[in-house]
Amino acid sequence: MRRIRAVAPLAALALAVAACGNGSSNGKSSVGANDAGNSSTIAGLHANNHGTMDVTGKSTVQIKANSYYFEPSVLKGTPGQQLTLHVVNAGGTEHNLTVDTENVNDNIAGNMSIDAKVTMPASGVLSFWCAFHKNLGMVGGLLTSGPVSQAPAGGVPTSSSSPSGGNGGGYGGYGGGG
Ligand SMILES: [Cu+2]
Repeated sequence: MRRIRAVAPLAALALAVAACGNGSSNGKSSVGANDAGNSSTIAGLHANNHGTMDVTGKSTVQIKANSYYFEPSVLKGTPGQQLTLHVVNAGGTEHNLTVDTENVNDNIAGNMSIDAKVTMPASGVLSFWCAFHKNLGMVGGLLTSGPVSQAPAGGVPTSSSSPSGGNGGGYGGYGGGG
């Protein structure tokens, strides 16, 4: 059995949309980030921020991965600094470390650890995240200058295409743990 689509209503709808959507929409939807003091943004990404560590002069640092954050979340160092991240998964849930621009993408099984070599950015902040839980705020940053909340300096086109993920929360209130 085959249904024949009703064409007339669609056409009417199209007309209506055309009529409405004409002109206007000067898309200035600037997200007025008025969140001074609320450091839940790292490199332009929502992040569960568990603190900053100064790693200047170090070659290896240990950070903890847990649900759903890295601790410390921000590593502050010097431009071009080579750093080995010893990432310890402190829970039973598998996590991941991704540093997109440095070809790091390693899974970390529950209660295991990995080592990943990264290079601090020439300026600004470079984000890293757990590929499984990025949209839950499992995000961190490698910082060499400026505020940690700033958008990454290089590459990432942030103009027209917003992520529009539409994952509208609903995971609030998992405080504590650890
Ligand atoms: Cu994760």
